[in-house]
Amino acid sequence: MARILITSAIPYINGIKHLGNLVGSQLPADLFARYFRARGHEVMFLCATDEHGTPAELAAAKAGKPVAEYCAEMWAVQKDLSDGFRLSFDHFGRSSSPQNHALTQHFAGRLAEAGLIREVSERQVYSNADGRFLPDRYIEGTCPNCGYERARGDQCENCTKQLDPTDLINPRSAISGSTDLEVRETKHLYLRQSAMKDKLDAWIDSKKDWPVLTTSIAKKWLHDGDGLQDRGITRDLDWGVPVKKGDEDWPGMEGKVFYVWFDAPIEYIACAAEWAEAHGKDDAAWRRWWRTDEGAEDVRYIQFMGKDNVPFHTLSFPATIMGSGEPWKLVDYIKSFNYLNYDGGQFSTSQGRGVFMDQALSILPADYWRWWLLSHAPENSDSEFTWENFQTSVNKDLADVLGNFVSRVTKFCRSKFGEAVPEGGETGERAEALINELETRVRAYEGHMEAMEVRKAAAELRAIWAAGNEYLQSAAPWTVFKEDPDKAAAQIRLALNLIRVYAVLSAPFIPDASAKLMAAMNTDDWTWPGPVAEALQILPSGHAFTVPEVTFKKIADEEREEWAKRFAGTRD
Ligand code: B3M
Ligand code: ZN
Repeated sequence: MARILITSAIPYINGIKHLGNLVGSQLPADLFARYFRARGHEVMFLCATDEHGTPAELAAAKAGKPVAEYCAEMWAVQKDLSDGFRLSFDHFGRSSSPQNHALTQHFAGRLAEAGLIREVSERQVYSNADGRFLPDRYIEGTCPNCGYERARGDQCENCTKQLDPTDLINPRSAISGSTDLEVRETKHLYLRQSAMKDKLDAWIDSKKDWPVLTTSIAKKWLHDGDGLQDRGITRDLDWGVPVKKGDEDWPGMEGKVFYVWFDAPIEYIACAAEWAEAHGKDDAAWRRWWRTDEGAEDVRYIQFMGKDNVPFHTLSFPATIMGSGEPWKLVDYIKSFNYLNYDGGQFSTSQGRGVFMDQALSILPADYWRWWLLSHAPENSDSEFTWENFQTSVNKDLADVLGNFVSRVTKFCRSKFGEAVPEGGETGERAEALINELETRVRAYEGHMEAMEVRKAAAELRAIWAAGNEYLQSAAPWTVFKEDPDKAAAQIRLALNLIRVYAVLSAPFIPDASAKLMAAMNTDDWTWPGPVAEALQILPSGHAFTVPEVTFKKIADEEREEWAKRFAGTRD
């Protein structure tokens, strides 16, 4: 059995995530964490909130709360929603943790010792009234391009032109509104990624099995234009990891913090340390996942993320790890995703457009969303959520195919043979054909899961459900019963066993429904099916079961129309 480390991109703390965020990282990561656990592997599945940076400071200010308090509250909200979606993290950490502070400072110290950090003098806007340097987004003024009066120092929201703070007409501080601003000289740290370009290039080249989406983005950053650029890793903010070299102060860096994208991926490591602390374990317990000199040499590490995060994970974070000169685990496989669009446009957090995690759970249970999102994951291209498509998929796949099979089998058995697996004779040729088909399909399903092909796996699972339905339809035990009750009983025994197999196979996609099916079959035997013929004999004759309540309820046209209307605008 293998040891598999899985991390999902860590969601920004500022606000509730939409379904596009969910399907781009956390949800597929959960799918495979569940699958690999079900196959008996030892899995460590980590996620956290990404709490630093300007957006967190701004969101806290908007909420009228100290940023630490805001982050603590939002962490709890996000944790609750990830539980609601049944995301089975071993730990949901926080990038503001003491562990991440220490590790981030440690890495910076190592990189400095290796000569991979350079200090750069920059001219930056200082606000006398606020007593601080202002990041670009904290400066507002009139756009030189379109005259919009609330343009930000990095970009004009109105005409989308990229700006420098010094381009703004009548610049003012977005914090205090003060116009008492001046340009001052200040120092920042840059990570010398350019010095590691060849090493990174060779490393990417060695990853022959990576999705094209992942490698093409990495290659573009390595080779387009002037090639890989050094990256500023410090910022003038109050909230963040203070700039230090390990435990030591960094002269000239007083009052500065590390850039959020420097400390966020380090949280993947820190999160394991948080996990150990939360479970009263020692350092060795988490380091065996992360240090190749302390047990992690045979760990397989898989990352999940949206495509916009790929450059940081293929280049910046590996540069941090390689540059440290220490044996930290590098990622083995990066699964990246395109975007999910919403009803003819984009999901947008800033505009509140689309369905957000809390809203989704307020109208339907997690499994409905999990099934739709995963079976329509934006894997090879962008995909689109529409309410029609959602309704069709839920009603057909979940209610008509899976739900209907379960309900027909259990109800028929109850009425003819009682609530126990019946004894019976031969099932006949149709059953043999079914078993052969399932044998092929279950192995194909495993293959797609191992290859982390989300849509193909979903399609195969759907076909596995459909095969059961077709069997039932053609075997027609309700007709057979009239002439050969023994044969009908055998058919139903097989079908009841198939329900248990469905629960096992479906659990990575729809864990709640699977647990319900398992409970109805009155067993806790989650053994993954080996040869299908054997798996279909686990529930013996005489084994009691119950008829589950409706597993999936159909979405009515009126509901669909109501939701489409309710979620058409923007959330407040
Ligand atoms: N928080 C961006 C995002 O959620 C960022 C990911 C960090 S992963 C280390 O898309
Ligand atoms: Zn403008």
